[in-house]
Amino acid sequence: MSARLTGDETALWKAAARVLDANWTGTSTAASPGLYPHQWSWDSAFIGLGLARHRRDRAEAELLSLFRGQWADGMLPHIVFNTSLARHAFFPGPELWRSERHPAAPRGVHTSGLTQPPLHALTALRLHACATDGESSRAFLARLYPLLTAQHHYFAQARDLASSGLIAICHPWESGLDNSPAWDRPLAALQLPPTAYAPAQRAHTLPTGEDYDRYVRLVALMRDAGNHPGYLRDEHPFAVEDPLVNAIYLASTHALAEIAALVGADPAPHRDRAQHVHEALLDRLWDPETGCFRARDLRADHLLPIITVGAFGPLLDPDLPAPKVRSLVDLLLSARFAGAAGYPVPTCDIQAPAFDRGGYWRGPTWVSTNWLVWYGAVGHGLPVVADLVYGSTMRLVRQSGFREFFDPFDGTGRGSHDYAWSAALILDLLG
Ligand code: 9YW
Repeated sequence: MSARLTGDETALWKAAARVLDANWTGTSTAASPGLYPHQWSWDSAFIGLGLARHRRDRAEAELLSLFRGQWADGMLPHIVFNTSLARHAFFPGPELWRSERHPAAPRGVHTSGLTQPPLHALTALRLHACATDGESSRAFLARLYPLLTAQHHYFAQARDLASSGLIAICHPWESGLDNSPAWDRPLAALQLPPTAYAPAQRAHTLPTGEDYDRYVRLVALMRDAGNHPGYLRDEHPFAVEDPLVNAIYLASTHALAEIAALVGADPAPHRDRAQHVHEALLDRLWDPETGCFRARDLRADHLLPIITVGAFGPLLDPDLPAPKVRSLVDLLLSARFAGAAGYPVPTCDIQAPAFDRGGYWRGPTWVSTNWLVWYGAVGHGLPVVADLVYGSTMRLVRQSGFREFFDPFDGTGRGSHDYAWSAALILDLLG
């Protein structure tokens, strides 16, 4: 804990650390007690940022535990199941994914068959920046480097579906913003078989009914095709290049280049890749009409109409040209986002018909997306945006606790309590 914290900040810091301690399973952190008892991929990357400030040993263990689930082709699954829990602890559990039948999946670990935004190299580099023992930190980076490189290699080989330089998500869950209205159109285009899957056991904040059938249908299609890259490229009905996922991929690719240099490997291939992703983001996802980034549906080959918090993801690109940065700042401060919300940043444009202030990723403010916008704003030297998002995030957790998500107008907490990334990112923000 930093010595310059006020009494109030110290109390908040300790409360956040207590959540991480309580969610620690011995080898990793449960995303939320009760609701999400397993290890989720991008949660672990966010949690690692907080553990870096609190329990460095656990931050390292967290990442290593996640990478136990990495597949032989480099794919880092979005869930690594805690097999000591009852099989029905979470739906969908291992029985839907059947990872044990896939030749590339690791033995002795049950995982999902999807991936999530690759924030991990960025976390690893930030962990190194916080380290007090440089030598041991570099040794940890050297251990992680091949795993991170394999993860990035997987994305470049298997998920650059349009050979554009950008990576595609093949399921809404791969975005991390599961039911964002951005996915409504491509999901609606999906044909459902006559027998629905809707699981009765899903006691959850996520959509049920037909939307849920579509999620499960996409999982089954990928699983039954063995996640084959050729199938994903040519046949799979859901393929979207998302600006937030790609901006995270880009920021982590830059981090990977720095890690390569620190461990004596060649950073050049990572730098080349970063340049390619940067150019493709601007070419393919920038929409001059709305002055922001939007997701591209590869099946319909057009930009999706809705503007979500993902529009601001490319603030994570250190080379984003100044006029585009300005345009994003204008949108963020407008009545469509921060200008009308008491607790920015809402996850969907407030003026969009699909906006829903209590609807999970369809409007509420989340600590994770706020952290990403804050981090990007700091990187571009935008104190107005950085301070606004920092202040809003602090007010949310002070007022409502470490909840899963929050009403963007009055800050009411919603979803799970003691949500690990909400606590972890507060530790990172307090520094
Ligand atoms: C699910 C664990 C996960 C996050 C996702 C979030 C939610 C639920 O919880 O998903 O069924 O996987 O949408 O981003 O990783 O916290």
